[in-house]
Amino acid sequence: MIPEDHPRYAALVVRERLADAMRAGIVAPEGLIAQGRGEAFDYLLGERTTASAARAEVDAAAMLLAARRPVISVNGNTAALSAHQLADLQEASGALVEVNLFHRTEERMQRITALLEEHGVDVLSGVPERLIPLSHDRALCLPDGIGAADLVLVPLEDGDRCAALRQMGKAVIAVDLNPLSRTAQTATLPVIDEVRRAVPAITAACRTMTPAAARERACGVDGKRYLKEAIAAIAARLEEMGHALE
Ligand code: PTJ
Repeated sequence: MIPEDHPRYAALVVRERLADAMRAGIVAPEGLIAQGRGEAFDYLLGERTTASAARAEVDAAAMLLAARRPVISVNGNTAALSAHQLADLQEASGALVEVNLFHRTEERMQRITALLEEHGVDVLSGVPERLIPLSHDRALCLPDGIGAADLVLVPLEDGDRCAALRQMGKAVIAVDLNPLSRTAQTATLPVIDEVRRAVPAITAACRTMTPAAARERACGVDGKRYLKEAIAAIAARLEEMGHALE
């Protein structure tokens, strides 16, 4: 039982949600480590959506709306944290949703699919094939899903698949709190924000953008700028915190 007056109450509730999801076979044990890393970067960013990330979220909406066949790739952590937000994003963006796991087991695939469906997400099904140039099971994807996508949204990704998807000629939007991660560095558009803040912001932007405005905005996306701005935001905050101790 987490006391409501604990100064880190909100963060502890999320930890508990992920630990429960791990015990329920949704989140991989390694997913708890990923969450810890994300928390550390969120701390450095001030646990808020920076102005730069807010712009990236509008860019993400533009790219989703302008894409021919966008796919949202969902893993265990994303399902545990954002299942309740993904049906809205799917509806607003028109994207397909595919479950794609690093620590892939049939049981986890089924549990994550069931959780998403409980929250109203329409999850793609079919026979996976080894279409992504990777040596492990993350190579497996659906030919009509990620296989045929021109754009893949990958919240909370491990490093190598983003590069492999880019190698296949696909655009990739990553949601990752760590601007230094390989995923953030190789994505077409890195959204440096917490997934539960990023998903509803992208959804809201999808709902207010016309197709013509989306096409125009999607052409001018500059991913590197967002990496630089996130690193600058962290540096400024560290400096501020250092000064506060003087
Ligand atoms: O469910 P599976 O089997 O597909 O496995 C998923 C994990 C997350 C275990 C796997 O993809 C993995 O190992 O990822 P990494 O390499 O730990 O990378 C996760 C990235 O997401 C790190 O850069 C974290 O900083 C970032 N991250 C963690 N939590 C959040 C986050 N970014 C946004 N929001 C978060 N809540």
